[in-house]
Amino acid sequence: MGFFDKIKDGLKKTRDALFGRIDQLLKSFSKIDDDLFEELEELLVMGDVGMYTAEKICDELKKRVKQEGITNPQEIRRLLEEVVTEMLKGGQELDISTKPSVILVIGVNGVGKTTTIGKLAAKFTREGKRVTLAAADTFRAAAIDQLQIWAERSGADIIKQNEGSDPAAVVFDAISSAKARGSDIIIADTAGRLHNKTNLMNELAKINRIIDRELPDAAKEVLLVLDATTGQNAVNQTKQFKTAAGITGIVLTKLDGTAKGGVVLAIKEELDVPVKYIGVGEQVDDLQPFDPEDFAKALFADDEAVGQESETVIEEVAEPENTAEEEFKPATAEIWEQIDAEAEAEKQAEQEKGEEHLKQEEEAKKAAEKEKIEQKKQRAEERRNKAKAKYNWSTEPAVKSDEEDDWFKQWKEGGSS
Ligand SMILES: Nc1nc2c(ncn2[C@@H]2O[C@H](COP(=O)(O)OP(=O)(O)OP(=O)(O)O)[C@@H](O)[C@H]2O)c(=O)[nH]1
Ligand SMILES: [Mg+2]
Repeated sequence: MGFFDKIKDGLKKTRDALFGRIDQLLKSFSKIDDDLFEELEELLVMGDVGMYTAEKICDELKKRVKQEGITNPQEIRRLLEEVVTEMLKGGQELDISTKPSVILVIGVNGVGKTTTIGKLAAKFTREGKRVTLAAADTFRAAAIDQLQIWAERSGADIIKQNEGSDPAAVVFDAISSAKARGSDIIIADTAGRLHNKTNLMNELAKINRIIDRELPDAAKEVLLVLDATTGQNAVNQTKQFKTAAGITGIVLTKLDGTAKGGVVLAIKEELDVPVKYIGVGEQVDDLQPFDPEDFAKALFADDEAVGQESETVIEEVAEPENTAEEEFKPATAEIWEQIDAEAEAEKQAEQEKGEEHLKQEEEAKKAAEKEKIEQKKQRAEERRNKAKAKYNWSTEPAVKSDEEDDWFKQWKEGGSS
């Protein structure tokens, strides 16, 4: 199956649920009016596009309808595809320009971090790159085993320690191993669940610090993995991780199992974090670089027209260029003392300024949300009033005039003409 067909297949549920309904809606209108946009906006919100983004899309559509002098509702489909494509554009490619580069993979439990790492490792080794995996999810032994299996499958090196060991130490060792072996890319797996959120965020901060310290000039990606089936929850997760972990991109997984694919738009538009990869299945080649045009095309595709795109080309497995292996030096006790002291000082400083700041942010967000809802209510009320006036639609009980009553009486008695 070609790349495009895979994405198209993976987006079938979203396409049917959201864009199928939009098609129905457009067919049910004979002209373009406010009611059409109102219903369209509602459908987009229900399809996990998010209130803010849905409104933005509709505003843009209205503008284009006016500019282009469009009167046929069916043409909105084309405009929608255009607007969605433009909205999704601007996601940069993965930066793996240095040797080694680092990809730190984070996200809450079960979203698909380890699977994504396995798929990425397979892709890079297939391209002839040497990959070092860091099993920095030390929370569960099974997590380390799972990564080990992916390392074997993909031909990547793996650095691991025992369950419960310091994840930052694993990353440190992976970096020195990668330097010694001449690896091209280090990919670090991390835990999605810890005893609490603060612990998790502190741990990620510590790992980040190790990377910056050991590889200050390396290209670094912090990829947040999100499960598309969680819809708007994915947006909230991004907000939380964005402040704490400095994410550079999103991997949106499990699009194949959900009708909530519209959440891509919310993530891109509301949070301004580029989606870099999408997962459309559990197989190794089901991770696809995110291509806005293909994505939009797949969302609006006709189900009958399949198989026009080129087939996937599986590249020959190339030998890694540098196979020289030196023994790497694991971290010494002094380094750890130093790093822990730095971490402690940073944690304290952050806590002091962080809590107040987070509270303020949270309150501001709530106020903005409330205001948005109020505005929406007000607009709905205005629309209702306008509709009432337009169609002479009164909800008051009709008051009959005396004249009418007389006429009615006569009619009943059979006397009127
Ligand atoms: N259908 C589908 N399933 C996926 C996709 N990506 C991951 N999965 C599945 O999601 C499940 C969880 O994946 P993991 O990679 O273990 O998730 P994780 O984030 O590492 O989980 P923890 O280590 O527990 O935090 C597995 O069964 C994967 O096969 C995808 O794109 N599509
Ligand atoms: Mg995992």
